[in-house]
Amino acid sequence: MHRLLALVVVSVLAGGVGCGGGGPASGPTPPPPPPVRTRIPPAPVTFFPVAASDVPPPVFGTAPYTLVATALADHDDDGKVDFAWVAATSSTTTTHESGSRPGTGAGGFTGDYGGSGFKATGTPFLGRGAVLGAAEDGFVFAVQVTATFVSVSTLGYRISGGNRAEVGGVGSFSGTVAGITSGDLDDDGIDDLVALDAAGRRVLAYVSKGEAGLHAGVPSALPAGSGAAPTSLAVGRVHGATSPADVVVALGADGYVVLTNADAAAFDAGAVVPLGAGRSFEALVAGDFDDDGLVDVAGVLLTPGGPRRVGTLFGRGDGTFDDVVPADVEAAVGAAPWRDLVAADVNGDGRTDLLFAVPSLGRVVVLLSDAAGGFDAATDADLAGASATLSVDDLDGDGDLDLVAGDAAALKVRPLLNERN
Ligand SMILES: [Ca+2]
Ligand SMILES: [Ca+2]
Ligand SMILES: [Ca+2]
Ligand SMILES: [Ca+2]
Repeated sequence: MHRLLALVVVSVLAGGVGCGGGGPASGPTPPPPPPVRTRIPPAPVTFFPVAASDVPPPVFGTAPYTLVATALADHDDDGKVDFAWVAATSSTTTTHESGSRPGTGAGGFTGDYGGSGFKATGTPFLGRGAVLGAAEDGFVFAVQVTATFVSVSTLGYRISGGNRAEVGGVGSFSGTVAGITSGDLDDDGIDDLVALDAAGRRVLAYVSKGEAGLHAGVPSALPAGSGAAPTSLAVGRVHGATSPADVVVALGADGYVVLTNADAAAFDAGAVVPLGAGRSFEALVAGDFDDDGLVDVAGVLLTPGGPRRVGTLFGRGDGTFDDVVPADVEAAVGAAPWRDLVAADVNGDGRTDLLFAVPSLGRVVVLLSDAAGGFDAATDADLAGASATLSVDDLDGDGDLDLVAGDAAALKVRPLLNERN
């Protein structure tokens, strides 16, 4: 009895500390401790290669050409996934060529939708999303045209009676583009385009009108920091499945910031969240790496003087994340630059996995999430081979995700079909 009474007294005293006079507890609530995450060994995944496809011979610029960006999407809406690319040329006036090929539905690409040559001051950004309508995939594209002018666009084709009409549209801004991504900001079922302007320290949201193109870009400022350049962005419903999509921006050595969706195209920046120990993300993607229904973010985690690692921010569903969970990768992979980080569930266990290309090693790396912030590397020997670029989609329509790795100098892509289905 006495002991119980003593505990109650101690408890009241403890509760009174910092309350400013015995009222109900107030002030910031410390974040809950991170849940204990249990490793679940991921199911394996294997791939088989099908015949490589050529990029059609370039018609603009000057040889030699180098494949620098690829993307996959059913942009002609015939149910088969198509292929788009950007090649750099050796000309100083036509520095790049872009184009697309229709997919065969069996892993190959034949025919040629043509493309265009253009001048850019850096490697263009090429991606995909359901930007042409609900469940109507198309390509998203951003080009640094001059030192201060950026063009963004959505692109697809609609074919009727033998005629091909271009759909989608363009936008532009003054600044320097550090990344683009797509996600549905206004909950109309159509993905919208978001660009990161490093020089202007802002994001620009272009709400898609589907096949009719893009609304004007709406800028939202990033918070001031030490001056470290923002590097990457991801879109996801980090405030929960019923809340609109927000944007997470990597702010170099400063950490990251969540931009909360205010009215579909404008965002309110939260406080900068440091990653600690000088760590920074050089790429970010959204997914659900533990399959708990809450959106997480993962990225390529850099530590000064250290190897590349994967860093996962498990979402709490309220717009905040647990502390970053770093995961080591194979030493050779950690020592080399990564390209084209993709978040997708390739082994069908519900947990988002990570895939990227390591050009200098000639490998695609497939990291299968173990739900606890760790990743098991797929060991399939067919992942080795020229891998300047990586894109992921269901090429053969059998319900699992397939890979396309790019051979930069040969202007070829090697499709790898997932053997799960
Ligand atoms: Ca939308
Ligand atoms: Ca999650
Ligand atoms: Ca998975
Ligand atoms: Ca497939």
